[in-house]
Amino acid sequence: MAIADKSATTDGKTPGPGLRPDFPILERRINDRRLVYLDNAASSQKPESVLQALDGFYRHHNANVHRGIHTLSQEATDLYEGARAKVAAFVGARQASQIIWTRGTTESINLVAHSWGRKFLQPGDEILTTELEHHSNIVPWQFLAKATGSVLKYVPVPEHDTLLGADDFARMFTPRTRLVALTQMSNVVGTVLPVKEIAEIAHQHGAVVLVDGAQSVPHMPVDVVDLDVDFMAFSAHKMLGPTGVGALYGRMELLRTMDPYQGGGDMIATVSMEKSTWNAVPHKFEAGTPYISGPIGLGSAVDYLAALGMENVQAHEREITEYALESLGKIPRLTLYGPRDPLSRGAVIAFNVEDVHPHDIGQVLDSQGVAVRAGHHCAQPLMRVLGVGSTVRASFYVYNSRDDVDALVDAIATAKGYFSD
Ligand code: 7TS
Repeated sequence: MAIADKSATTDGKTPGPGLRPDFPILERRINDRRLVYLDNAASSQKPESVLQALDGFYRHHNANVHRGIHTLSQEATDLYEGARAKVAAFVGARQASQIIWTRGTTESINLVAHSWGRKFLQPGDEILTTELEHHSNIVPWQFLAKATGSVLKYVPVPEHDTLLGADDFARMFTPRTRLVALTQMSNVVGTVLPVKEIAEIAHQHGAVVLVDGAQSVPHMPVDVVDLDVDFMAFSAHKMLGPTGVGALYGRMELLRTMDPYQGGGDMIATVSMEKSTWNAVPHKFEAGTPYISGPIGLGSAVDYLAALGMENVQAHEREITEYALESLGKIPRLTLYGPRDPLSRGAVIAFNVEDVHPHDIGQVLDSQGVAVRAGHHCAQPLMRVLGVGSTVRASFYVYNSRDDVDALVDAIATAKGYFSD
């Protein structure tokens, strides 16, 4: 039987409400309203083609990978490694083996902190990050600094527009800077950082560059070779794929020198009772039976996104962001955070309404069928910069439309009605 490698069903389609029928969950009604899903920065919805890839794997090809000589195991291995090649191509990696499967962005960053950081950092070495980061790109470096005696420094973020340029990084380098760990796009205020320029400066200073691509890889064209970064971390579930899987892209020279992340099956070449030797990259970093269907689902998701075209995805999101900033900006006593220029940001918009708690706004929005997130968005240092404890956040994706922005604005009006006295 042919391997069920469902290719995308997006041929000829463009981002926008026309994609809604591809996403079965968007047919749900929430509180008797059309579901307006604006929590995409937390997790995206999944198209039918991804659901079929997951189901098809278990239904027709399920077996362990890299082991059996039987047909099913070979099919499972082909699908699993085929997905690695698709994801590598999607981010512009030269070789499939530069993609390591992880549980997601968080684990990808922890892998680098553990396997590269603990091996190569010395007391007094410096790690540079920013005040914009998700906790996943802060806490692993705090662990690493503690374990190695290295020092964690933050590029300060201006409160008024949260924009960071290459100069803001340039002035932070010292002869001890070994690593720059930065997000390509903020998950709270949408700020996009000039990663290519920053990587160039970092390399002039001999530092390694890790990019948190959790919010960029799903939403804009990303080419790791053009950006010339050393590591790129991202998660499947934010880009139409399943939860529990993601990837780390790495520069091959670095991956070869790094220590394994975990010990166990699949990551070894030989094991004696005294010692072991390691398998080749990427398997050296993938101990144990992996989440096989997860990467296969992600492979199907990148088929879908590649068929749409990431330039088109980005253009669509810019248009919605512009419209949303304009519409929300007209609401009295609503504070918007982050850059005002849609070209400097992605489709993530944080805001607060008067002195109403963001959770209260979120609850009224849910009663109107509008799903947003409220809270600190795992970015407490950024909340401190903005001078707030939490915000409401609306975040958009390929299936959203201007109608969704209008529904958000109407629901905010309803919420204001409840809470104004
Ligand atoms: N980095 C950024 C920029 C993120 O937005 C997230 C998740 C992560 C790292 C961690 O990704 P994970 O897949 O390993 O959890 N961001 C969010 C969010 O904004 N709301 O929920 C999860």
